[in-house]
Amino acid sequence: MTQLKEKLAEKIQAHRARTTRLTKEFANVVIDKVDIGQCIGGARDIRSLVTDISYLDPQEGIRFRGKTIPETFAALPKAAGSDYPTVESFWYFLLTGEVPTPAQVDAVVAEFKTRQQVPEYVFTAIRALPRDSHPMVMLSVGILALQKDSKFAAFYNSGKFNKMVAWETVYEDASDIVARIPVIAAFIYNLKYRGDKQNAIDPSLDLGANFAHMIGQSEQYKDVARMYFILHSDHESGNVSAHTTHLVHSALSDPYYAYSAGLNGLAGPLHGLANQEVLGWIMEFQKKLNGAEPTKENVTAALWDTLNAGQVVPGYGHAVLRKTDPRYTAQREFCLKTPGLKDDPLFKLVAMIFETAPGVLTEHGKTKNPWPNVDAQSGVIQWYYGLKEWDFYTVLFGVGRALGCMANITWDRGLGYAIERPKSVTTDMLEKWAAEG
Ligand code: NMX
Ligand code: MLT
Repeated sequence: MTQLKEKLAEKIQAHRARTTRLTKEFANVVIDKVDIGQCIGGARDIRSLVTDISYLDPQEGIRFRGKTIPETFAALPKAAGSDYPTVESFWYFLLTGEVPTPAQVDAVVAEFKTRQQVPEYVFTAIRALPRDSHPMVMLSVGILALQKDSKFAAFYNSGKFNKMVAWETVYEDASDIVARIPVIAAFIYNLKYRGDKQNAIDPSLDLGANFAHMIGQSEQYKDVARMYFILHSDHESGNVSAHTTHLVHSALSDPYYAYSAGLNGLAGPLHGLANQEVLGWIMEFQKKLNGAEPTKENVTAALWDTLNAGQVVPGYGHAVLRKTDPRYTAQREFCLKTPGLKDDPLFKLVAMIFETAPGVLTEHGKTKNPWPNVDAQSGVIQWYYGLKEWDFYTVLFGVGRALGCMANITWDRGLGYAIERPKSVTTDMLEKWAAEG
């Protein structure tokens, strides 16, 4: 057993008593009530999921294992020669809730090396798709193609399935997915946008750095990849990708089925695809300017055009957040401290939208949160480093989101969470309850 798996076994064992006590002694304690608005309106704000991996406060934003984004970046051991932690150190932290020592990080980096080889049939399956398939389709197919080697599915079918240790095989699949997904993503990028020029894995590099290397990116992009994957990892349990992954796995579908489904949810324009939509919106806007300088006036007019056409302004609003997303702020700060990027015309335009859109959205009066989310800022960084194919951006999100989704379902199995099956009602019933007041 690796050090990380041993530590996780310890943590899960210790935590089980807490979950058992809550379900045995306090199952009837009421923590929320449901109204008709929530029933029709996407179960918004209903407290009905539990996770200790991250928590989203509407005012403050995300905390990973109790730490804000700046606290997380400050606490974790850094990649050699970098101000940013490795994705591997973050994975250790998400899974265990403990900040790893440099030696523990090295052990995870070494463990991922043994897991990251992707079988050829995965690439064959992706190659068989039409080349103009969306990269998220390719990613979802790639993850699903790996299913045949699921250790969880093999354990389930072995006749020796045992609920107490089933998490161990989820951990194995989850770790394989996290180690392999950047390699699959790089393959897709190279296949679609670099004329199939495939760079081999560099076994001396950590996960983020190796992704940069595999897509032929610069030295500086290594930190972009590390930062990006960590920032996009987790956003508590109710978001579409995490919730889908949890729901599918709750039927004891293995992590490959579960995360492929989660990625399909991430591909929606109201969720992860919004980062692609933001770049699309900006490019359309620039095309209409026809060489003229962007100004607050023409940005305002373009925002109103979008709203008056009945469309959403991508990258703005959130189901839970009621302030600027700290993931937006972290990326903005990265831009501001990176020479060249802070003076980049696209960054300046994004900054101008930030100054303008909240006022326009407030005046429009519909959205409960006029502030930017993570997607409003992420594309400009990719663009600056030459990753200009914006339909790929959600794939990057999907690589990062694997960390949170896989940590969550490892714990789901560790704590033996039940199959998820909310109750539905009919409109007649709602009308009857409405009439009764
Ligand atoms: N532009 C225009 N209208 C908006 C926006 C926006 N950015 N955000 C919300 N609204 C509208 C929304 O469509 C709804 O209208 P209607 O009553 O006609 O259905 C109304 O405001 C109330 O919606 P909210 O309760 O504020 O938002 P909700 O929780 O339903 O949805 C989002 C949250 C994130 C789906 C929504 O804000 C949105 O569509 N934003 C743009 C897309 C986006 O950036 N998504 C990325 C989210 C983050 N991520 O990475 O997943
Ligand atoms: C996410 O990162 O999942 C998004 O911000 C959406 C959400 O939290 O609902």
